[in-house]
Amino acid sequence: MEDCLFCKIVKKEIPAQIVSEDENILVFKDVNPQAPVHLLLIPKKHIPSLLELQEDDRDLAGNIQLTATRLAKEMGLAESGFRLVCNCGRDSGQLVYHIHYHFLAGRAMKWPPG
Ligand code: DGP
Repeated sequence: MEDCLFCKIVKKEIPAQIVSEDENILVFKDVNPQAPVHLLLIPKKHIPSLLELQEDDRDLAGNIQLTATRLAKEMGLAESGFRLVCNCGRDSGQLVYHIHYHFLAGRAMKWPPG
């Protein structure tokens, strides 16, 4: 998608602090962190939101969660924990329409979210 912000980050047309990258998944620091650790995990493939996820994306969606688990362990966050959030649609607060999972950690969090 030519005008998608996160596709531009995937293509390195816009700089980002990349934390992890493989063939299908990119992880980078959120520009507006809401916790001491705030990463965004995205598929390189453009999928606007969870509503557009297809059966063919099953492995991709699972691998994003496994990437979060790997990073949590590598960053020493397994014991303290982390939150993985995927906003979908207007009421959720989704602003960027390229699926992304917020990985938040480094402070105690409240529930329910605001
Ligand atoms: P959401 O509201 O779930 O769509 O979250 C979008 C997130 O994307 C928000 O936490 C801020 C982040 N973000 C927006 N623009 C950029 C950018 O250009 N670079 C980076 N690294 N993050 C961005």
